[in-house]
Amino acid sequence: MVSEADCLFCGIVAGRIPAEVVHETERTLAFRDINPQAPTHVLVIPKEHYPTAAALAAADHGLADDVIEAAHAVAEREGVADSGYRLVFNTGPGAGQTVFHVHGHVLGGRDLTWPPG
Ligand code: IU
Repeated sequence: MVSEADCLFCGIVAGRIPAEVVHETERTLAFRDINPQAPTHVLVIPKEHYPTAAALAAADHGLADDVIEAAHAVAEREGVADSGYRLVFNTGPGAGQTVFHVHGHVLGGRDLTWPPG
């Protein structure tokens, strides 16, 4: 497991690593994914380091609420809230999680098929 000192998204929170930030609250940050899978593809994170959505939910329900609220604010700001968007937390390597600082993907701006791959 990656430590906070080596965590890419902690580096973005600290301003050490550049990112295109689209929304910020006291406890959350949202920035564009570098490899977008939809016209809108924004990652929403808690500034505090938790490796997975499961760890966040177990530790701090209020912060998990803040992340979901921030995701919806991003969807509204990006103009995809009314047409529909997807909020995805890949949780664990088997689900495709590659960065172990919990992040919700906000995806929208195109038709999204179900089930996901
Ligand atoms: P995943 O759910 O852990 O697979 O998502 C990680 C995302 O982080 C993925 O969509 C990457 O494109 C994205 N990302 C990024 O935005 N900036 C980076 O420097 C790296 C990954 I590395």
